[in-house]
Amino acid sequence: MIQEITSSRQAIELEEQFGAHNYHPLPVVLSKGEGVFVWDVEGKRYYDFLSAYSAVNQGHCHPRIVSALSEQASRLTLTSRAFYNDILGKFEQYMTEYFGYDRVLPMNTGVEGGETAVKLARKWAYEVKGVSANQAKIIFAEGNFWGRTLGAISSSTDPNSTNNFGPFMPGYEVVPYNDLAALETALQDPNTAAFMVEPIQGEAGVFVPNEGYLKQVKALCEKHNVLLIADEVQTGIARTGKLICSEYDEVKPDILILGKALSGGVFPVSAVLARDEIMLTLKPGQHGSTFGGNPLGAAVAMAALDVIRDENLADNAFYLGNIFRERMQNLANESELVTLVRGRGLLNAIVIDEDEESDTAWNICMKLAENGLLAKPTHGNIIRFAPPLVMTEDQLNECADIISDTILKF
Ligand code: IF1
Repeated sequence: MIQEITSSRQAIELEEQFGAHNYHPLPVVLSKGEGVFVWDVEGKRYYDFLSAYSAVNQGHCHPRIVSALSEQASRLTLTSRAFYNDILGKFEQYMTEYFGYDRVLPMNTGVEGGETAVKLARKWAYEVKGVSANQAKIIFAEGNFWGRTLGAISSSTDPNSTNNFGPFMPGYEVVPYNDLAALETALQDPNTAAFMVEPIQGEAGVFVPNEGYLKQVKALCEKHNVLLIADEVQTGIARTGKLICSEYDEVKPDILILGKALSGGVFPVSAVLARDEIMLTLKPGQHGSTFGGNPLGAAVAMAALDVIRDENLADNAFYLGNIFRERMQNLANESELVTLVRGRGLLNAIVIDEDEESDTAWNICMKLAENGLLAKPTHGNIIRFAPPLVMTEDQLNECADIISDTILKF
């Protein structure tokens, strides 16, 4: 008999008993979300400062996105690509005009976007650049995170992601992030197809590279006829104060990967954008996915992007991000626990002055939850703060008060 969930404890016990233990969540059981708020089973309200890892930039259950979902869901949800449908072409035109590319290849999860980008870059290397068969090389940055598939973890430098999952994908090379000399050395190999990088490394702990890093990366890639793949699954869709983070360096990636907030967290939608020369190397039957480009995801994604534009969420993230980092810098000046604040727009993190193994950051997040704000540590001593971009200035200052009071009393 399937139990009705009437308490947080009961929900946790069910997951303990019947689910894989591939996560260690904070002991908070959510049952409702609206805008910047979420509520647990007992009705306690929290500010959401994780935004499902930047998937709900538009706020939880945005009415325009939910109504696009329900309207399309009662018309046509999935046709597969064996046939055409009356919304995919519209979505493709919408996406390519919105982001300024010739072509888009729709997928579902962020990691499928990454896998698609890597396959595209290899195809381009063999059929356009002229790299000999099976010699194509893709360069990644240390500290990268682009998902959990074998193709993704093969580029990972995090033992948690790789341990006992080998053997790994050949043709990969990893260079230090934010290190142009190391990248230039790796680019000497004429078999190099692409360099895939996050403009700001999210999982690594909101690692913002030096001013102009991406611009110089692009110049080096052009010099060596290598494609730049920007993984903007987390930094894209207005999160860092620009539509895509690459805009800070006025860089137009050769291949752009989007996911997460592309659908406002309502339905899995990801996408890869590129110019004709790259995208048209893929011929019918060479790549795809059952749900890729499905009508439901297409309708949801267009509504989600309408909201980003109509509510000026990039500007709001830019403006509120400056206020937030100033508030956190004041906290760092007052508290010996907080050593560093970093980020752009509303993708920020504070570094707690403890080693990675300490559970201080975790205990701070437990206290923050008690005080009505949800956040989670990444890599032990770093706490990421990423609220929905629809937050008001008053709400942001209230949250900065909660964070400061909690840490100063810790
Ligand atoms: C989890 C991390 C964040 C991503 C970037 C691709 C993907 C992600 C830059 C893959 C996904 C998610 C995965 C999620 C937690 C979250 C995460 F902590 F795992 F690393 F955001 F930082 N590129 N990130 O951040 O997208 O296939 O998941 O849709 O694994 O619990 P996906």
